[in-house]
Amino acid sequence: MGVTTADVFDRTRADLVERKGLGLDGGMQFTYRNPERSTDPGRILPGARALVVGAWSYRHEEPSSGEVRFLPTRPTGHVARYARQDHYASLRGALAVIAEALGGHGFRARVVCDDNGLVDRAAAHRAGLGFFGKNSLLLIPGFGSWSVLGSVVTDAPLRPTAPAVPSAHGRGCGSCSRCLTACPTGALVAPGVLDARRCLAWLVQAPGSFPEPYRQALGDRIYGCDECQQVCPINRVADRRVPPPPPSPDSRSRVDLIEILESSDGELMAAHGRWYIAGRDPRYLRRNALVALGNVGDGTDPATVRTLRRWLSVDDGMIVEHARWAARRLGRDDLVGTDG
Ligand code: B12
Ligand code: SF4
Ligand code: SF4
Repeated sequence: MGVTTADVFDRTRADLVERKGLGLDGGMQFTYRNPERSTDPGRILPGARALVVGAWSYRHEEPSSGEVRFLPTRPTGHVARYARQDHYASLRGALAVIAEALGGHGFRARVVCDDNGLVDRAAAHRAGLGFFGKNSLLLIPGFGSWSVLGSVVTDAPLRPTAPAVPSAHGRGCGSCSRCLTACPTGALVAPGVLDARRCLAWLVQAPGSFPEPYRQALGDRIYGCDECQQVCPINRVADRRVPPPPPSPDSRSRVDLIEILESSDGELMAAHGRWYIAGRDPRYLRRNALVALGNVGDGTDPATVRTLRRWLSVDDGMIVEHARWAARRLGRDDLVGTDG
């Protein structure tokens, strides 16, 4: 935890406007929708004087490959670490305790965490929780980047904590640039600058067709992308220093792709509705599953062929197009027919 003032985040505002102007937002809304608002804590709570910023670690051991609940022949999709459990709910709960305590002292307080109201990383950075890595994530000294962030905005006159790294940007990475080269789509176009049009973490959430040039790069991912954190030596050193706890039993790092493709809308939303899915439209989960299936499936497997046949014949152009791509990628042009 750290504390900072409720001053406007000028630099972040300028970055948002500039990146939007360059098209790097890739049509995302979130904090980009209204930079004036998302960089001014006073818009969340008029009269705000301070932010109490919290980081909640989701650092856990990777489950061993023996996730026995899947048959070895079933193709599976990878879920990014932050999305395996509702870590935002845990952080919000913790911040709510602080907000309540401030309320008990007669102050007003509001919790913001991963909504469109505030750029959480800017708040965490200024509160001294860590520094920006070249992958644009906030790295916490000794813990690395596997954390989610949120704030309590309050009118209590709290004293700010000291910065973690006195003069900010880039320090801490030194000459390392592994995340820039490891990104499967080259989405980190400069240190600390992400082009959402190429970032797999955005493309799995974005509406519409999954851009063809990045489909192979998606690999087996179904939601989120961890590559630029996975390769980070600061995360590795943190893991060696304090080994991460085992994953909780209800956290799922993999999902069965055929099961996703055989589920009804209701079943999909019940299982994965916590994820950000454009328009809360389960078709986009099927779209992602088809691309992943095309990348890691087996064109001779009867269950895979059955599911491809099903989605090749629906009355939904977007889904049919992804099913065609998957069938071709699995060497099953014969399923596609001559007009595809
Ligand atoms: C939009 C968004 C996305 C977008 C765009 C991400 C981005 N880099 O902008 C997409 C969908 C791609 C995305 C992906 C992910 N996200 Co996201 N996302 C957000 C959201 C909603 C807003 C972020 C934002 O406003 N970005 C705008 C730009 C201007 O800010 P920035 O990227 O932080 O840029 C700073 C740096 O570039 C730095 N900077 C500027 N110049 C330079 C130069 C150098 C050399 C350096 C080093 C830095 C630097 O200053 C900028 C700020 O002024 C926040 C939640 C929130 N409300 O804040 C979560 C958030 C950033 N996401 C989060 C997470 C966990 C992820 C993923 C890891 C999820 C996943 N596994 O798939 C990936 C990581 C991808 C990545 N490399 O960033 C966490 C990050 C936690 C952390 N420790 O940093 C947040 C804070 C959510 C939360 N509340 O915890 N996300
Ligand atoms: S989340 Fe994945 S695609 Fe996006 S910048 Fe990081 S490595 Fe690249
Ligand atoms: S991989 Fe290297 S450059 Fe990227 S955030 Fe980690 S230390 Fe910084």
